[in-house]
Amino acid sequence: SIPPATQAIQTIESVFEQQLISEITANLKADQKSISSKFFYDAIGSDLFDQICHLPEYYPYRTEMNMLPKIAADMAALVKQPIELVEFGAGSLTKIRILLKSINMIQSVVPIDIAQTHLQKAADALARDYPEVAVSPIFADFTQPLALQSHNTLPKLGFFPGSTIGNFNREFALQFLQRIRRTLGDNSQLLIGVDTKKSAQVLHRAYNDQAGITAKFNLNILSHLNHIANANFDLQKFEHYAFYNPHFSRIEMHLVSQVEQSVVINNKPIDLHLGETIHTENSYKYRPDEFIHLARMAGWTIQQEWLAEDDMFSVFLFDA
Ligand code: AVI
Repeated sequence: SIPPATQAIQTIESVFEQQLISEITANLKADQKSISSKFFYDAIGSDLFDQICHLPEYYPYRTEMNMLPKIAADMAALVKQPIELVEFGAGSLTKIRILLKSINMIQSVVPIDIAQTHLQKAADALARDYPEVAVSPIFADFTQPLALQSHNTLPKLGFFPGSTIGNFNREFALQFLQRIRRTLGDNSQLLIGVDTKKSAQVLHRAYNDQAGITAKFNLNILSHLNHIANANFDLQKFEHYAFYNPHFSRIEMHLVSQVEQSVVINNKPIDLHLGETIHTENSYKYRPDEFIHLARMAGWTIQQEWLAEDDMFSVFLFDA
């Protein structure tokens, strides 16, 4: 027989799953159908995103990576006391390693990510390479409130690279910045990477690459739902569509239904007209002064700003 504790966990898990499925279904029944972009990142989606980062058209990853060594060197001169580095959505810890190389005041690292196996491996490797640094991974969805359960009193340096903040709408971005300010504490700082406004053509190319990887990434969200929400999306019947919407300063990604069709999700039908879209992602672009203003509204004070050549990408250091 199943022990009561296990039964309780299974009940919580299935309640959680049911909530998730109801949320997915409700969003697919709305006038503008949508799927939350958090569902991009199953194992296949995470791998496709890694491939996107190395595409010639996708400038954000490459540009920020090229900026980081200089930023780390500048930070090394600023950080005069031991600190703890907390990264939201840490992935493979590639960017943390660039900071660790230069900022030797980092005594402790707390990488947060939802992909448990992936993060555990990366954290073990980091701990092996930096035996003098404490590495304490947290497996969690960083878009939800979380406690750090800190085991030390070191001032915190929050790290949120890659312009992931751009995938939140403005309201949620503000809330998130406020919340992590509380989580990191009064004595903290935040190093954050944000994609900038630029030519619509350059933006368009970055989300419509020649090799079609972004299209695969977008379509994969449907096969992820087929697995987790008992759905029967036929990927052949949808087409990737991404464009820059200058009114909202954001790239919008959609999946366009190529036929009149009915999809079943958790035993309920969802009807799609020919040409109807499912909105899967927003990627907001900010002018540096706009972003500094947003962060100020969340209680952060600008300390330093780095801009890539041609203002292609921005990185900010804020004080709590
Ligand atoms: C993760 N995030 C910052 C990426 C972006 O550019 O908004 C996700 C992505 N979507 C399509 N290409 C990359």
